[in-house]
Amino acid sequence: MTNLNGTIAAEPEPITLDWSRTALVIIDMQRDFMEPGGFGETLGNDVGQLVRAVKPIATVLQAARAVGLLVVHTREGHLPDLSDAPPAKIERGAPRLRIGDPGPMGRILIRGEAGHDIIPELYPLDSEVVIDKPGKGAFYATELGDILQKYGIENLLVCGVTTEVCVNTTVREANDRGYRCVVISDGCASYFPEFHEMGLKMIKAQGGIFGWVTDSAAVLEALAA
Ligand code: TIU
Repeated sequence: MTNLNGTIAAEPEPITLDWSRTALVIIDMQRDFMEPGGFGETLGNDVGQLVRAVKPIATVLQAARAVGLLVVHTREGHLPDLSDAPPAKIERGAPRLRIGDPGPMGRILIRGEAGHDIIPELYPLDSEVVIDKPGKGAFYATELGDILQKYGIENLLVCGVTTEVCVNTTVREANDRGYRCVVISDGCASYFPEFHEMGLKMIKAQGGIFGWVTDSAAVLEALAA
């Protein structure tokens, strides 16, 4: 990394980041959310809505690896004995299969099962950080804060699924912890396109109340500069 700073075209305004203090955080790009038969579909969702985020994330991930950004992948899921899954989460709604039930990709949303794994297109390298999280936010009950502190990270480029659930929750947690969050709009997706739009607007409104919103092309341009 020779040029340490880069300016990303973003809303509500461009933001200049020190790349050596910036991490790419990819939220929950797991088969359980992306593929038929997983947690997302058991909740009644059309998983096809999320496919559009894969390519933009893949291009940013490739560029981030090339310049040596810290890359963090997260996975939502629970221990096989469900000791980290609150009854209030398991019992909620009327899904076809509940968390822990056997499904076509193994037990729903359970660590170590096929459905819990990250999709092949975005699979982590051994050198990258993988955070297993029991909640929607990536800071709650995880080592993420300690790891970011260890690497001196101040800025997060955030993408993944879903925009209004785990991406928004993580950005809100990070913002309160002092991180500058830049969300990659086309690298996020929701089962509800209108929630995707509003989820991004909520972040960048009021002068960037939770952070900044950019797109993958702007990130690539800034990383290449
Ligand atoms: N249901 C939904 O939209 N999302 C989640 O349950 N988790 C994540 O967003 N990763």
